[in-house]
Amino acid sequence: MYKLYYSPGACSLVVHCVLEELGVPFETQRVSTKDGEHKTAEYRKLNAKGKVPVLMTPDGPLTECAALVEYLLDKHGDGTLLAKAGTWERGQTLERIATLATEIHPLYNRFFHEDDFSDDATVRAAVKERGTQKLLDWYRGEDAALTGPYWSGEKPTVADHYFMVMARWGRWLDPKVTLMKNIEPFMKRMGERPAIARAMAREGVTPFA
Ligand SMILES: N[C@@H](CCC(=O)N[C@@H](CS)C(=O)NCC(=O)O)C(=O)O
Repeated sequence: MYKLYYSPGACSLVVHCVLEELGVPFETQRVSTKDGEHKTAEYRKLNAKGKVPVLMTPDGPLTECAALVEYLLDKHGDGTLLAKAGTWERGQTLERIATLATEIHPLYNRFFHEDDFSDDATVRAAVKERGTQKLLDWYRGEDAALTGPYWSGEKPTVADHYFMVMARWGRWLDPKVTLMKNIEPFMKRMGERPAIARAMAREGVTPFA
């Protein structure tokens, strides 16, 4: 059985949603990053990086959201949320996931963890401000392009789950990403998916809070 180590509303929520979508048996362990539970020696034995998520699999622990969703969907999926290897659709979904994991998540790090970038308060403020503006620029573009029901188009892929989890963090930006014209109904639509609703209820979060 799988065991997901998650922190409420963190990127681990993407994996949590995918486990629910797949209907595979799994259990969860809350590891609150807010309370520093991810920095204990015991947790670091599971993930030396001291981050969530970690998924315990029958083969051992696996980390990194992008790797985890691909692994789970390849193993248990029917090609709906992630198309088969070698297809154009899969390439497009992986492109979206890679953008979120390697471009957008690091921008949020500038916004949430500016202390990691410099000891100099002026530099830290500049890092946070530039990160904020880059995030808002990107979300404004995606909001304008989001004319279909899903970020992926007419049908959802796992990239939509990933996008939803990160857009939710954008409620801390000004203006709130979650209330942008097309992103707001998208968030509502995603939150109404039964699998996502179950994962969010377990974590005690909603698409907007
Ligand atoms: N590249 C990793 C990033 C994991 C990550 O940054 N997790 C955050 C929560 S979204 C975390 O554990 N932060 C706590 C910390 O860095 O102290 C992934 O995509 O899984």
